[in-house]
Amino acid sequence: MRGGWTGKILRVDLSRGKSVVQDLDPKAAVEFLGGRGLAIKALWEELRPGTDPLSPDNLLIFATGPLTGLTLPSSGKMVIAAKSPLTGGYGDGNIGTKASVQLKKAGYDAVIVSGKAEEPSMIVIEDDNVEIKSAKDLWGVTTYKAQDELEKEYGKNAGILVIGPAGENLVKISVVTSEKGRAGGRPGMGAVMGSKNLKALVVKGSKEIPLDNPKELARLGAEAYKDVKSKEAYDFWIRQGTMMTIEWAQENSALPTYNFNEAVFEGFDKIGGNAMEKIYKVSQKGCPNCNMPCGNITEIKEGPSEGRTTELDYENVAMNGSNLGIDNMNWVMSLNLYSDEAGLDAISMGSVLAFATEAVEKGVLSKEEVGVNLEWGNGPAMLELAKMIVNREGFGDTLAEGVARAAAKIGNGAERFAMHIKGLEVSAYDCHAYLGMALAYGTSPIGAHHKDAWFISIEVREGRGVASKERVEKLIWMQNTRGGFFESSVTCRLPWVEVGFDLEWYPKFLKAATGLDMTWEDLYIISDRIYSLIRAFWIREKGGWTRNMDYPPVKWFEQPLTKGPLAGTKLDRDSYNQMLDWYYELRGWDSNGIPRKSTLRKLGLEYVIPELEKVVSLSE
Ligand code: PTT
Ligand code: SF4
Repeated sequence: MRGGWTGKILRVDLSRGKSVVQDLDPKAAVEFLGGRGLAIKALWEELRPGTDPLSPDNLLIFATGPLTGLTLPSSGKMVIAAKSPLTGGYGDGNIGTKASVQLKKAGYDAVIVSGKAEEPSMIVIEDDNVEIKSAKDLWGVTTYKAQDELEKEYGKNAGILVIGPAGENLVKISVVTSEKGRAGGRPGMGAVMGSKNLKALVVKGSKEIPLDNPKELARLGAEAYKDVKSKEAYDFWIRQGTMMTIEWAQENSALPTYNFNEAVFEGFDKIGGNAMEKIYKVSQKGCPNCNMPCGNITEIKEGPSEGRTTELDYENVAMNGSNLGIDNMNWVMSLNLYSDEAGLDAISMGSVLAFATEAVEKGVLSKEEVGVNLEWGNGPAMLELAKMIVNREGFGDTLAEGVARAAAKIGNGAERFAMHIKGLEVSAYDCHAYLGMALAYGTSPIGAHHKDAWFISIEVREGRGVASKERVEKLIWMQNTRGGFFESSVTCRLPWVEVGFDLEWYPKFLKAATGLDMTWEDLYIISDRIYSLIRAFWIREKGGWTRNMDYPPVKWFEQPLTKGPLAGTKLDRDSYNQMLDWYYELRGWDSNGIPRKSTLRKLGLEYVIPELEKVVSLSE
């Protein structure tokens, strides 16, 4: 096996209490790299179509890539993937954690977990020694407490991934967390872990990660770290991290406000990056191997969690601040802290809370039915309802299913303000004015998340609302770079996105690590392969495909903004349709979004054709 990869995959079957080590197929490594690529390949090949995502048969995959854990900027990341209980399609998330580095050092590229343990358990990996241990004492405790207990037992350097009560209670908007402030797996990866009775994964490694050219990698790494630090944007990034985006989104009418009814918020400055920096920030934290740490540790100044600290990011603050009409940062921080301790996805939490508030406002639900005094800006009521979601109490049980299922259950027009695509709640960018970003959400391979393409940045720079084929080409380039390359080489994309670290470094890193001489053109073919295989997986699971599955919420088309400089703006349906046509054409998919046979063959995915033909007819 080439360097960069360890060449080994650890399989753990919790039903049988057994683990086995397999070789990573070197051809698959070159064709899919790792992370998301490796995950979708395993899910396509091994998961029986129609598998219940919360059944023991689902696979929970923790996957690194050939760049993970190397002494290179921001390489401490990992992909967590499974069939999603929230969307019924492909789901994954990306988490910064010591567990990613430790896993490579323990000698594995990935851990694939199947089955279900008889009692609450944890997997402990120490190099070649793999044990399934009881975690009865940790079941029911918060992610913070579990992290503390496991650190006490295995040491501060151990890689630790844990779920909280949300994942244990199979809340479909639950995540996996690490190190009190890192979370990954928005499409219900916490619930998949909970369904396997798996509370934690602990990993410690002491081996060297094999490298093709260690000297060259060390030279490149040293230069690259220096380069990151020399960037103009570095200083401000260190001060505010992603939190600067609050002010940016407000200025550009993109800040989700009152369940995406508006895109500017009157109290934005109280919850923005500047307020965070001046009033609340106490320290800074980052993922392993990162010299541009972006974790803003802030102190809660009043309320029930007074004196405690929490780590703030833009998405969490926008979704639980402006989107809930809350301009009191202390309550935003309390909600954020709660989501981390419970292991609830902070984005989807903000979305379901806002949805319920709009339902009450519109008279679709009464406050009595909800069980709390739900109204915009009411932090204590929001926190109470969040706790009901995690514990699946009363109306919280309905919201624990995610906004799409909650809306379907409530009926009465509630679907019209449920902000999701393919069942995944929209993350924190309002798209009334952003056609390209709406398409990025519409075509994201996991549902409405910005991970694959933060296209709004291009629209702000180059003009909004432009419907052109060239824009769609750029969107696909962005998806292939972020969702394809960064999710399969598995390293953080923020050095490139946020401080301008040049993309040209990455093929050099890959060459020194693996010996593979790949250009970006070669890497984009891998991305295309991953995108088409993920699409095939969705089609197989859904038993077909229609264009409306790639459509953003109706609110953005039908209800214009009423506030701010862009008041009156809404999305144009014809323009969206046209952009979607171009998107399908450029991806080599037919007019319904189904990959063509010729595309599948070109990408080396001909084995997908007979399977897909069982559920849809494929165009040549
Ligand atoms: C990510 C999503 C995001 S994206 C945020 S804030 W962001 C939310 N964070 C949550 C959280 O925190 N706690 C919680 N209970 N729920 C949360 N849900 C939300 O999850 C994250 C950083 C960030 S901060 C971003 S953009 C970048 N994301 C990357 C990515 O996706 N890929 C990649 N190769 N590099 C990335 N670098 C950046 O990492 P999901 P993290 Mg996250 C507390 O998980 O499912 O992908 O959704 O991983 O370690 O916390 O780092 O403004
Ligand atoms: Fe982690 Fe932030 Fe560094 Fe990326 S930039 S590796 S998210 S600390």
